[in-house]
Amino acid sequence: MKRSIIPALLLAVASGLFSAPPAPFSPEECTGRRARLMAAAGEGLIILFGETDAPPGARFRQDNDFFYLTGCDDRGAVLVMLAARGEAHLFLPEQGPREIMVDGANLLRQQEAASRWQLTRVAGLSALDEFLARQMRMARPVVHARLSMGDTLDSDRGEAQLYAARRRRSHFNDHPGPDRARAAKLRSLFPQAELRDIAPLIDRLRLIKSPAEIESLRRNGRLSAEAMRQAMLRTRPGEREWALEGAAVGWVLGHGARGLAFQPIVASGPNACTWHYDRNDRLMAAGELVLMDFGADLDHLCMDISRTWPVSGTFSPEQREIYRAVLEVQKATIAACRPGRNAAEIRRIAAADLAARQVDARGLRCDIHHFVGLATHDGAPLDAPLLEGMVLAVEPGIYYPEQGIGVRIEDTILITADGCEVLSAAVPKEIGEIEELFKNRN
Ligand SMILES: [Mn+2]
Repeated sequence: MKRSIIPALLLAVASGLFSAPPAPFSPEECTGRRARLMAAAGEGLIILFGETDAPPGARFRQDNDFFYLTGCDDRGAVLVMLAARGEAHLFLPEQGPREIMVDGANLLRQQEAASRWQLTRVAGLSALDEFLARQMRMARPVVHARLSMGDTLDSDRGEAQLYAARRRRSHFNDHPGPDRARAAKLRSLFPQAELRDIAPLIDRLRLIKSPAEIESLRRNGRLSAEAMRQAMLRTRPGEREWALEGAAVGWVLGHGARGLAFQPIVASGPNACTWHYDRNDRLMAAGELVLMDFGADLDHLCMDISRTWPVSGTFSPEQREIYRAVLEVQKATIAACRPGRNAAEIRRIAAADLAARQVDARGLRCDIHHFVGLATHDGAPLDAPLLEGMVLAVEPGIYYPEQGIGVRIEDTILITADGCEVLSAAVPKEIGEIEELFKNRN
């Protein structure tokens, strides 16, 4: 009896129980991206490795670059593209019956997987080495691999490198990490090949969002904004910060988010001066402000919103003054964001606008800060001119640790043909709107 279960299970998984990727990562979208990447690379092969393990205690999340180009959520997969021939080969681990019982089957078990996913071939991982070796039989083989580090759910490549440098303060913690280890492996297996970094070419693609990505980001903007509004409604003196986290997290998970874009920050009183405070266990008191930084991961795309509001629902005169200065800077910065302008120009234009209106913006930190996409901190540094289809976070903040006051107001915006669209606009940020929300709750 026992033996017959496994073939029946294999039959079931082979007959189409596979879930489709979200619209921004459909086979059509990914095929277009692969074609553009291969055209940009021009020659040689491109090799990208999928994530192998789920983070401790969390759901598996595919490597961002790999997911961007495949839409495939399977563990331990490898994508090899042959740039000149326009071919894309996906290699997947050959799973045993027990693995399938526990984790579910990967694409290797799906009928007609290659044509469904618009790939040249779907093959077992044991064929990868020989396939690579065959591609090396030329005069000067070129291998594009990820020589820069991979980004994560919340950190970009530069930050990943920074954290690695911090780890190396103790040489006992200096482990190479998957990207460095794979690059070293490729170098030792194929010493004749010229290795080139594929990351900058992928970043250039990821910076400009497709209509399908924009649609998901818009939905995420509305969803995460409503979650933040739910957290505002939950705020009361004598509550712990975690009550607000619970309200927001419950909302997004209950409405289709895969998870969170980063650990939520709910920082009341002096905690607001620690930018990435995430203990969220302090008792909130009347008269204090609470700063919340939150976003969902919906369809593998992130959102990043911050708001600051009074625990009691009414700003004190001093809080009102500080809050208004941050809000004016935030709105002036958003108004200055449009195609063709770079970060320095946007800062200059916003500063001139504020000076003309006699707003004192001294002490403000981090106005336009980072791109947003598959990672919360997405892609390249913000020095290039903005282009239509880019998505970024505008997050000025003012922090007075001595007085225990921190205010940050952050929206995620989409650069449009002639300006920008605020994706997270649905969460109140005007002083009147916030106080009204508290007055009208039951
Ligand atoms: Mn941010």
